[in-house]
Amino acid sequence: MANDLENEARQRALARIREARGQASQDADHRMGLLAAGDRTALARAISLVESARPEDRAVAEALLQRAASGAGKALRYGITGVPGAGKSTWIEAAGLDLIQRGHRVAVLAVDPSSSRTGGSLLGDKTRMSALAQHPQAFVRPSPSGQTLGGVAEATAETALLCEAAGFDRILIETVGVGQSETEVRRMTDVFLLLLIPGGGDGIQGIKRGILEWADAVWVNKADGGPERQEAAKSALAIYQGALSLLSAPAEGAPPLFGTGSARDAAQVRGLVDQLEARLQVAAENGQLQARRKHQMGASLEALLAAESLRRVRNHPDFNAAWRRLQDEGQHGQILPYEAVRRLLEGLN
Ligand SMILES: Nc1nc2c(ncn2[C@@H]2O[C@H](COP(=O)(O)OP(=O)(O)OP(=O)(O)O)[C@@H](O)[C@H]2O)c(=O)[nH]1
Ligand SMILES: [Mg+2]
Repeated sequence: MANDLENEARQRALARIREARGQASQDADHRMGLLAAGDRTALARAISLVESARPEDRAVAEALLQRAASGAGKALRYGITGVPGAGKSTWIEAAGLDLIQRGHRVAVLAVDPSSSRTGGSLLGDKTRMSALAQHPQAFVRPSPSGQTLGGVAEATAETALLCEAAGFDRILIETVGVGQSETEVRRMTDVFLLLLIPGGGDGIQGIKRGILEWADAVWVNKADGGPERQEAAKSALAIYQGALSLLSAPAEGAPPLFGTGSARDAAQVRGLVDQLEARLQVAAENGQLQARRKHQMGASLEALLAAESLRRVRNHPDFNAAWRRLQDEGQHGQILPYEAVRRLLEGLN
């Protein structure tokens, strides 16, 4: 009798799950159709959906992302990083307009790990990239920072997938190169540009060593407005080049490009875009691009696994009590952190 009731309840629950999945799948099909037709409002809505923390949205978002992922991989992703005010948005605007002239459709995702920094960067970026933001072949959008499972990189990668599904084949991702997000964003871009400015003090301007090591191109910006500025940019570049030559050579790919220039000078930006596009083409032909993406996929899986494991542990019904107990013991020096974690995990089965 009890078994029958349990069975019935289980069947009903399964039916509800199936129905919800069916609805999510229909909803995703509909949204995918709009995206494929290049509907920008649908793209903006799809991005909000993917950024949403509500579980019911997540089901549709995942179904949509699955559809977007099949057939994806042709869009090329640029990462542009650098200290605040280095000229990233200015460079992106010029590069984006240039890529459009070459026949591409350009999406810009601005990852802002500290939106408090500018008090709302969307407005700032849209006004700084006004020509690009208004262009019918472009889409400019800030990306969330770390709300979603897996953090900035996963959220940005998902947004990029949606942009690709909507027909954007060049995706430019702006990050500030002093925090955590740029190392993550490096994991999901095909080419990585580091923008620096002259006279930044002690050489590396708080940019983390890994960033300098990973860059496919290092460009000292604002080399304009007179010979003095150009000299300053050149000597800054020499310092960065020297610093980089002390570091180990990158395992794969060609050595980084180095240059100075002005993001306000369209011809100079075009010159760099030429070089980056050429590198991307070579990398696609000799398999390096695919190898890089495979490596990135591995890193993404690890990040997701870590985030999901942590989420499950934290959501365990016994977690809070066990956690408090261990913290108390730890505070009194009775237990080593490693031992505490082991005991905590053992207690959650
Ligand atoms: N002289 C000169 N000014 C530049 C150049 N590039 C950018 N600027 C100016 O520098 C300021 C900051 O430029 P942005 O492009 O907004 O810099 P950003 O790196 O995107 O800044 P955040 O997003 O706030 O980190 C703006 O006033 C730009 O006009 C350049 O090559 N030369
Ligand atoms: Mg900017």
